[in-house]
This record gives sequence, C-alpha cells and structure tokens, in this order.
Amino acid sequence: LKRVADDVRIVQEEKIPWFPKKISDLDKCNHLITKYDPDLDQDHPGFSDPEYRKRRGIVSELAFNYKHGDPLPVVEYTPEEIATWREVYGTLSNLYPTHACRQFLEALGQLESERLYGEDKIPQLGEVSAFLKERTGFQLRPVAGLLSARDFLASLAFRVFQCTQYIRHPSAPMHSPEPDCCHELLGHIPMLADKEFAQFSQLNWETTIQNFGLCKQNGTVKAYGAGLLSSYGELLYALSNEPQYKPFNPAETAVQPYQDQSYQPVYFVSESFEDAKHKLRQYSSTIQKPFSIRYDPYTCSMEVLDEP
Ligand code: NLE
Repeated sequence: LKRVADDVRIVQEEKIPWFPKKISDLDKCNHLITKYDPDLDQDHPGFSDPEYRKRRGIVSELAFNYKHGDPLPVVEYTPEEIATWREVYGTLSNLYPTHACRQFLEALGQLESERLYGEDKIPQLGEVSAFLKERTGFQLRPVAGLLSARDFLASLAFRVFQCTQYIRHPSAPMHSPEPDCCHELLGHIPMLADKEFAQFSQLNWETTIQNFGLCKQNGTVKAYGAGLLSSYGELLYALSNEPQYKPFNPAETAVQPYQDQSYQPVYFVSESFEDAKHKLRQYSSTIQKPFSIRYDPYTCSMEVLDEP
C-alpha cells in the first residue's frame, strides 16, 4: 500500500514545474531577459559604445560565476562610473523629499547616516547585504542582467534579492531601460529595509507594482516602486498629472504589461501598504495550485505540502 502511495506522489510531483526548494537552488535561477541589454537593444544608450559593453560584460561575468555562499563580489568602480552615480544620486536626492514614500526616506536616511550611501562612492553589495540582513533578513546576490519574472520572484520567496552591479551608460543617467546598480541600490534596497515591505516582497509581490507602484500618504500620492525611485525622469512623470492612475487591484495589475524602454502609461495607486497586502493576500487565495508550500526560515528551504 505504501508503495502505491509513493508512486502517486511521484506522479504528482512530476507535473509541477521546477522551482527552487532550497536557497542554494537559486544558483539555477539565472534566466535573463536580454531584450533590453546593450548588445541587443538598439535603443540602449550603450548600444554603440563597445567600451561600455565590454565593461558591462566583465561585471556581469562576476554574477555568472557566483555560487550561493561565495562572498559577494567587489567591483572597483572607475572614476567615470562614480561620476554617473554622483549625478544620479545628487539629482534624485532633490526629488525624494517630495516624491518618495515615508518608508523609503527613513531607510535612505539610515543608509546615509551609517555612511553606506553617499554621492562619492558606489555602495558594494556585501555591506548593503549586511545592512538588510540585520533589518529584515533580506540578503543580496549578484545577477548579470534583467531576470525573468519567475526567477526574480522565486528569489524573493527566500528573502534573496538579485542585484545587478554594472552601472547605466553615462549619456543617460536619468533613465535606464534595464536594471543597473543605481536602480537596485536607490530603487529597491531602501524599500527592502522596511519590515512590512520586505514581507510583501517575500509574498511574491509581483513585478509591475514592485517597480512602478504608487501609494497614498497623508492625502498625497508618493512613489515606492523601484523603477520610479531610480529614474529622475520617470519619477517626475509618474507624479505629474500626465499619466493615468488606477487603484491597485492585483487581478488587473498582474496582467498589466510594463515596459522599460520608456515611461508607463498607467500607474497603480495603493491606499496604504496595509490595504495592498490585504488585497494581495485575497487575490493569492484565488489562484488555483495543486499544492501549497511553506517556507522554513531555519533551513532556508521550501516545504511542499499536499493540499488537504
Ligand atoms: N527605468 C529604471 C531606471 O532608470 O532606473 C530601471 C528599470 C528597471 C526595471
């Protein structure tokens, strides 16, 4: 009898597409979407700059070679790269007080007072990962470019955030078509230092809202999406009266395509993080799954549970 039960179990498991079950499985979550990278996207500001493409390739190589448990790679940034960072950081800093949500401003303030963030150096992943680990248990690993949504979200389920380390092209500091270290460090990291937001993220907060979300705070609309917080151009645009706003609604947001080449036509506004979390939970409970999973934080692994 037992053998029959085991056979049934095997058949069931084969139908389930592969997903990482332990944190070291994230070494296999490295599928990139290459349509926005400078080798393929003719509109990428670095497309016709072979030096830039070579440098981006070298930095990406560090991520390709990385295995779970290795120390996070250190990149020696060039003076030109630091100048790009300075421009992005300096310009965005002027907008944050009026445009960014409270949680972002608090975390950025901490990163600055601990001297991890400032205009003069590009923060290294190792020290930023230690900062996050202490606050919300999030940790970083390097990634070579824009990840598939599946791999990106699977990593979040382990409280691992995959970070690019190369920097955007100096000719276009105010908007990058692909993620780069400015996007990760300025857009995502401060939000991941907030306990509640970290929890949403682990719940597989989907990618559109993670990058382009807005929320109401004290009666005004503020940005928390990372793609906005790292792009001076889009941050201004998103909070102007040009784009369309819709209330955050997971069923609609989940299927709204986003595009990185330019700004979004529609932004979703949450009443509050609390409300957004509630809506997301409700929505997730409607998704049909043949099994459920539980994350075990002691072993950093997923337990697959049979549906009762
Ligand atoms: N457009 C963003 C920026 O300029 O920082 C990057 C978006 C990556 C999804």
